[in-house]
Amino acid sequence: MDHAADARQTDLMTITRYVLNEQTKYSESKGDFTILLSHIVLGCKFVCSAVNKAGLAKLIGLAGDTNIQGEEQKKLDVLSNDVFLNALISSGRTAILVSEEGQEAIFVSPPFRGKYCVVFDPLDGSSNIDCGVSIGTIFGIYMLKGSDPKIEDVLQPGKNMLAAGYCMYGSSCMLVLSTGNGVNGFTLDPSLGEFILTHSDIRIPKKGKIYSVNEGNAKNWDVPTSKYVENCKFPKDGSSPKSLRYVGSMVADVHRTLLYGGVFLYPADEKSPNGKLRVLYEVFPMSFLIEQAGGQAFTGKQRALDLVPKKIHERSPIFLGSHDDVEEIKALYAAEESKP
Ligand code: P6P
Repeated sequence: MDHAADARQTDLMTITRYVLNEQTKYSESKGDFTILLSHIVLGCKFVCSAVNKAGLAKLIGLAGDTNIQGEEQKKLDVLSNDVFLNALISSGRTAILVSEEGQEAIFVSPPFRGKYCVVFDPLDGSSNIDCGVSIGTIFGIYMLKGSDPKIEDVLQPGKNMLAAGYCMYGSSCMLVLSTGNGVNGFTLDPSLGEFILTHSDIRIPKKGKIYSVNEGNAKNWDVPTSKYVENCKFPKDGSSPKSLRYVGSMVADVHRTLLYGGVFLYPADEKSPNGKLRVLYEVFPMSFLIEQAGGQAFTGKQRALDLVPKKIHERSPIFLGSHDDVEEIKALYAAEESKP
């Protein structure tokens, strides 16, 4: 067996080992981040198992109903939220938690309080569960700015994030992570219960052939978005039209964009002047990953990661993906802006 094949079999790069290796680069690291991440990984493994059972659970009355013991079964998104909250708090490394499922930020009390702030959507796209479409967990990690946790610690621009990632629950369970030094993908090996490095140093193609948007909102789009989508369908430069791919689950649409290239857009429109997607736990983590992979993320007005949120559930329009494709969108918005 050649060395590479042998290494794949006997020298497994698990996500925990990868993060440990990463953290040894920082002399001041005391392993807190590695411990935090291992608790996030635990949450992902649990949700992966629960999501995979969801279909079966429907058969035996588990999901969102009463189970065979007659106990009230939590909806998967509520269950996922509870699992992540418990995992994060019990890690002893978090100070503030913001979840898509929780109206208010959670301030962790001593002795469990640590120095990290985690913003997360425990189960994004959960409305797609019943039809088996891929869904996912999205998270971002900040460091406390001072010693005393304040809400401003989770209202930092996305560029201040230390790390971001998502776990996609689909045909396989894949955790895509960046700690600021590129993007790596880890696939869960159910027989080991470990996430194994399968996609090292992911780079998004500089330009893609796919655009991803809900065309059902077209009548409400602004001029630049309408022009961009028109150009995708009827290119003026004689190139082939782009393909439209839209799952309606952000993790699935962004994952495809990251690997294949192209652009994902959820623009503002007349009905939703700030778009639909949440800044802290959808826009920022995905923008962080796309930039780390060599792409761009734009709000229609500015670089997405420069945005400074004022509220924890704030929304923003988002255009993210291949560098050159997003550049085209930025040019259309700049041209609209410069009109008298
Ligand atoms: P629409 C799922 O509900 C979600 O929050 C994202 O995962 C997804 O990208 C978006 O909403 C889909 O929204 O309006 O196209 O159904």
